[in-house]
Amino acid sequence: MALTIVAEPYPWPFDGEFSPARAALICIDWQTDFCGPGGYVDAMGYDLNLTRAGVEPTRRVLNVVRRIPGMHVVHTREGHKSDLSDCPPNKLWRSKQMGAGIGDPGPCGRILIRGEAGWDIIPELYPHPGEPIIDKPSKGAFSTTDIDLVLRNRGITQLIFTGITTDVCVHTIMREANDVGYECLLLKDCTGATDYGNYLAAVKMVTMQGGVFGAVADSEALLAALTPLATVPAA
Ligand code: C5J
Repeated sequence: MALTIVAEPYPWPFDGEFSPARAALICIDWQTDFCGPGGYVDAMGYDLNLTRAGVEPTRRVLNVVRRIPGMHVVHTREGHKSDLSDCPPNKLWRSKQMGAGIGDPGPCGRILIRGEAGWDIIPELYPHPGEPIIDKPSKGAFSTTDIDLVLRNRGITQLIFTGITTDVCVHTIMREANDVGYECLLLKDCTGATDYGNYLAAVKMVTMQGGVFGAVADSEALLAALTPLATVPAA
């Protein structure tokens, strides 16, 4: 299908052939631990308004994407086993330096531990049945999970990114995906970082060298292109 999304530094995707069946909306780590009161980011003292900024735009995008026949949605969650056997000692040590030790008890249960309330995805963006959830003990996903297999098994080659945080897990996963040939688009209003300067820099970095990791668009541009394809009646 000859269809592109208005993006920087090039209309996305590069070959002018956006295909819902080959495309996935990737929702990264929309967990209470990263954007909710009492979670990991809150315990570190960062401003939750920054990491929550993308929640509403992402909800609007999900509402349309879920109504496009054949288009995919994939979620990720960062977290560790309860015995911390999959948590690198340096990651654990650093979290404790910040007063938010992985595995420590908090208002939303143990910080960044699988199965705890704070680890789960926020209700506004909760996965629907059938949408794969990739659990990762890491910032990236390609070296530590089966995400590549999950995407390839579905014939997915085009990835549209939302999630938190822009400069950490979103960037790491986008870079990994770009390196192995996925065509990537970052929705800049559907993401946020713990520092606004880092957010701006992370968005800008994508656009360097002709789109070194892919391209950047806002959700309005995506929705302008994709809403006509949303033919499944709203649930
Ligand atoms: C961080 C993430 N920031 N999901 N994780 O530690 O970006």
